[in-house]
Amino acid sequence: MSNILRINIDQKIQEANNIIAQRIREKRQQYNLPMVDIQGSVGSGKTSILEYFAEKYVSTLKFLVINGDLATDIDAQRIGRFGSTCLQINTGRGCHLMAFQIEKALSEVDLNTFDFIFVENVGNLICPSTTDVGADSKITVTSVTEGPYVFRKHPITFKMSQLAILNKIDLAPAMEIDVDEVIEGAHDLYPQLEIIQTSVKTGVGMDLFAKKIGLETKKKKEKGRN
Ligand SMILES: Nc1nc2c(ncn2[C@@H]2O[C@H](COP(=O)(O)OP(=O)(O)O)[C@@H](O)[C@H]2O)c(=O)[nH]1
Ligand SMILES: [Mg+2]
Repeated sequence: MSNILRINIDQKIQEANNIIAQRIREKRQQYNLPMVDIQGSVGSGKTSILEYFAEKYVSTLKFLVINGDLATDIDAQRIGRFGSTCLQINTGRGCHLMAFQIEKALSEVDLNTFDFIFVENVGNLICPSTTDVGADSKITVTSVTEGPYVFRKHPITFKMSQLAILNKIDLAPAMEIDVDEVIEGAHDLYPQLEIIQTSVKTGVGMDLFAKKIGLETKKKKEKGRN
């Protein structure tokens, strides 16, 4: 007797999520608003990177930052100090942001007033990678303090990423990490993946990162408009 009904809940949730993500893309297009989804473990440096950009571009670009966190608004407060508008989403037990949450956040603000949107996803190297939040790209931030095996141990995450950041390279000697070796190993696994080495502490690689996501070009366009 076979009366087992199999419902693929995950697939249905993803389908519903993808419809909303597409709606977000269409809406952003109307406002010419780029958006990147930054994911990575707790402590890899996501908020520090956004603080750095918020400070550097404070007088030229207006950022909207959507922060996902289980419980606190610490990250939104940190980045908000530099004048960016930060919207905090507390997910409770949710290990990643979903498109409906981003759509709700975007409905709370006047999108005409922003030049660029950052999503700082919930600190987690696994869950956010397979959920589309309506961004142009997913960027994974990892750091040398997480050890040399992060790229090898998270194949889905890096396959789904358009860019990877290897942060805290100032700490590589203390961690006894051979950065070139780590990057070579990562490229063996993901030949297409661009990996930028950064240190928020020293500023190394941050200009390249900014260029890569279009902050420099966006700045010129804004200046040209004035
Ligand atoms: N030495 C060093 N520390 C960093 C760097 N980036 C971030 N940190 C530190 O790492 C810790 C976690 O950073 P945070 O931005 O909160 O990580 P998040 O959880 O990914 O948002 C903080 O104490 C930062 O000051 C870096 O490039 N070099
Ligand atoms: Mg953070």
